[in-house]
Amino acid sequence: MNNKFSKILEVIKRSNRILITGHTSPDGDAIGSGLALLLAINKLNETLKKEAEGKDEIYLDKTLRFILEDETPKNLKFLTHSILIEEFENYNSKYEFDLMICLDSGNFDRIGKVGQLKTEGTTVINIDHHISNDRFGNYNYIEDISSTSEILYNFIKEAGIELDHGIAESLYTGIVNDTGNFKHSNTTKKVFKIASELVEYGVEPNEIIKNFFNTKSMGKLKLTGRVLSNFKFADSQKLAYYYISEAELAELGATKDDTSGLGELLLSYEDASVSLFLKEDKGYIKGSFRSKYTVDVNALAGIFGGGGHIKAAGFKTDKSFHEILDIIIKNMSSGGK
Ligand SMILES: [Mn+2]
Repeated sequence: MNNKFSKILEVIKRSNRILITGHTSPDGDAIGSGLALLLAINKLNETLKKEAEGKDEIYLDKTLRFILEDETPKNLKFLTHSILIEEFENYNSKYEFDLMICLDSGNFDRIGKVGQLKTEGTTVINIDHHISNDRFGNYNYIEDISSTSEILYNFIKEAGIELDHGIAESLYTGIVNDTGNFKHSNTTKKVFKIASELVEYGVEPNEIIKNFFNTKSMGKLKLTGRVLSNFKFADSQKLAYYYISEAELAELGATKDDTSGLGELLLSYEDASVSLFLKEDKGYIKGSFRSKYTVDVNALAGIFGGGGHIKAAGFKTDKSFHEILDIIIKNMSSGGK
């Protein structure tokens, strides 16, 4: 087992009140990796309890919670154990957590209000696959691979915890989310190997896709139509972009979550090298970049204090749409390849 994993495992083993969390507006990777970890630590606890039986050692029962700021999106509720995920708003216990494990979050702010549950005595473990991660934890495991779920797969295997259907479907969903169902550049030979092992644990790829992708609302489809009809293209930067206001979303009967995947869709335009999807969000603008070739959108998002990966990154800013666009156009070399 690699050194960082064994340290993390040690910390988990000696902690008694553990909080798992992930970023706001949770996606399949935040939820998939979190659920997989929750189920895996539960199994680990059972083993530790058994091992302690009949010995002098005192076994302290562990409390384990998976809390996110936002509600679980509708298209992820099919996960068998999604009922175990708690929404911050409904959480009112006064636990002092001795360990907080943050997943798929490039900085501490990404977990939103759940950050309030950190107290003086809380150790923070930060597990993520975003290269822009600022290493905010007491223990950090950052690896530039497909997904946090892939990291969790490696961790669970190395910790000797046996996979089961619940863990497998969670990890599979996380990987599907972040690889765009095995089509992005982060889809490696290893990813396919993992996926095939997860299928051995009863995951049905077609079922996951039906639940996860083919459950779009009317508002989402109308919104998609609007974006595809009206997107703009900056020729010399090869940049396809669209900005949507809260008013336009409301007019279409769509929600903010319905905008996910639209940046990626714009990148499918044959002449586009980079796409940018911008949405108004409570007095701010959130941007989501995708890159087809070699333009480093992690760096572009970094101008606004954001980040992510070279080919996919995001940011949040109080600048106006026109200011944002000006800055980006100036910072992209013409040609954009
Ligand atoms: Mn992810």
